[in-house]
Formats: sequence, C-alpha cells, structure tokens
Amino acid sequence: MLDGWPPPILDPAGPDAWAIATLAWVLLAMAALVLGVVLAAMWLALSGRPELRARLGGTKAIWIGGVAFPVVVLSLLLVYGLSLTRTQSAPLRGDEMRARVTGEMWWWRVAYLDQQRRPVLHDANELHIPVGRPVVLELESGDVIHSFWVPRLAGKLDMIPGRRNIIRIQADQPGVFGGQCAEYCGGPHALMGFVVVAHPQQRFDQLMRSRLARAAAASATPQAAQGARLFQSSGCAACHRIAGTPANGLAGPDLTFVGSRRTLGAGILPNNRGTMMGWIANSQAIKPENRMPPYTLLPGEDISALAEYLEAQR
Ligand code: HEC
Ligand SMILES: [Cu+2]
Repeated sequence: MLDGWPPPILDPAGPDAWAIATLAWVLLAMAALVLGVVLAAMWLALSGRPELRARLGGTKAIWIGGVAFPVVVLSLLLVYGLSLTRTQSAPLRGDEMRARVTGEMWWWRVAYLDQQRRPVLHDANELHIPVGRPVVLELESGDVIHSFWVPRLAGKLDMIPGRRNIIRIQADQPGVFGGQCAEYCGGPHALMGFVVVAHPQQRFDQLMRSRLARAAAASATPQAAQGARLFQSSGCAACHRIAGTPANGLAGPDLTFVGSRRTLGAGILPNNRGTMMGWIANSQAIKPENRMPPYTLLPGEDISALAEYLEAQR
C-alpha cells in the first residue's frame, strides 16, 4: 500500500484541516439532532393524543418549529463555522516558506521559492515541508482547472489558468500526507495524486541544502552512463529535465530527484526499480491517456539501464 494515498479525509494533522474536520463533525451532529426532532414530531402527528395533534397543526407550532427554530440553528452554525475557519483568512506573516505548485494534466509541477519568491529548486509530484510551520503555496495551472487537496493538512483550493491562488498548509507532526486532484480535469484525473512529506526542521534544512548542491552540480553516475546516453537518444530529454545534464524538457515532470520520490506516476505507484521499468516501458497501461508515449519497442536491457540511471537521480 502507498504511504498516505488515497488520503483519509477526516484525520487532520494540521490546524486548518483540524478546523474543517471539526466543523464537519459538528454539522453532522446537528443534522442528526434536527432529524431526530423532525422524526419525533412526525411520530406525534401520526399517533399522538388528539389535542396534541391539534396543537402540532396550529399556527404557533409552525412559527416556532418552521421559522424560529431553523433561523436560530442555522445562524448559530454559521457564526460557529466562520469563527472556526477564521485562521484560514488571517493575513500572511511574510516570512513563511513558499512554494509554487502548478497543476498539469495529470501531474504536479513543484518549485521551491526563495524570500523574493524566485524559484530556486524544481521538482514534481512531491513537496517537502518543515513540521509545525505554515507553508504558503502559490497554486497555478498550466492547462485546465485542477484542485489542490491534501486533506490531512488543509482544505482544497482550485488551480485556475491565468490566476494565482494562495493556500496555507501546515503539518503538526512528521509524516507522509497524500493529496489528490479534486476537480475533474479529464482522462486519468482520478490517478492524479500528490505527496507532501513533513520533516523536523533540522532534517528539512539538511535536505534542502543537499538538493540545492545537487541541482548546481553536474550529475556523475558512471555506472549508469549507458542510461544517461539512452535518456538523450530515446527522446526522454525533450520532455524531462535533469539538473546538471543537457536534459531540459518541460512537458513532463522534472526528474532531477526522481530516484528519491516515494511514488511514480503522480502519487499512484510505489517507486522502485520494477515499477520504474514498468512505467517507462508502457505507462499507458498503468495510467491510460497520460501524456507520456509508451516505449514498448525499446529492448529490455535499455529499459533496465534507463531505470538504473533514473533511480540514481536523487
Ligand atoms: C512527450 C513527452 C514525454 C516523453 C518523450 C517522455 N516522457 Fe516521461 N513523462 C511525460 C509526462 C507528461 C509524464 C507525467 C505523466 C503523468 O503522471 O500523468 C511523464 C512521467 C515520467 C516519469 C514519472 C515521473 C514521476 O515522478 O511520476 C518517468 C520516470 C518518466 N516519465 C521517464 C521517461 C523516460 C525514461 C522517457 C524516455 C524513454 C520518457 N519519460 C519520455 C512525458 C514524456
Ligand atoms: Cu484533476
């Protein structure tokens, strides 16, 4: 089973997700209570004593039960709901960690931003964050409307072409949190998953430092030289970028750190040598209609060399 996917929706691990889950339970409890009152009134109306039934049909009962009761209950719930979700519209502090996530058919482009909001590190389908700190995400779309949703960390927010929406997520414990595109975007939309990994601050800083260094250096993996050559000659490099190599395609996910990703195919497969080979050989059989062509004509040893090369990209 994949860590965190499909994501549970009522198991919050951060403040905004907690507010939403609490509100969901309170609304459910109130709805159940009102249903109970209505059923009891119905039962009395059908089989109560005659004078009670007469009173239930009177004008006063209608004003109280049909107008005053719903107005009071719904107003209280509205005020409670707004107070509970107040933090979600609180102003930003300005020093939060920032990243940009762009919805693509049917995967996610990820860029880590510096304090001036310039991209410093590119990745895909996976986001690393520090525990206990709010993280501001700039949500954009490269094609159609998608919706970003990591239910254990925050609510959902649409990614709209030509717009930049801001969502805040926060994890209060280390862990792996699954996400899912929540707006139908065609084809394999249901297979458009996402992964957020929350690390203790120190571990997170260490990871970012090593990734920044890796992104700046030329990649040197001699044992996979064959794979590196095939990556160019088979056309992979036209769609995929690997920092420090001539591969700089942008049509598909950045593969600079693909070997360390928890998943392949945007959150849907565990990442290992076998799934990597299967994906390269025929991703269409795994995720029908996705935008990577099948490579069923490549010999097995080439697929294997490519997989070895890519698993070493970390
Ligand atoms: C026409 C563009 C294109 C070409 C050519 C292409 N890919 Fe892809 N590739 C994609 C797209 C788009 C995705 C994302 C698919 C999805 O998840 O919807 C992808 C996904 C992947 C992934 C999974 C990445 C992840 O994090 O989920 C790997 C690995 C990969 N490609 C390797 C290769 C290799 C190796 C080759 C060459 C043999 C190749 N690709 C050729 C477009 C391409
Ligand atoms: Cu979608």
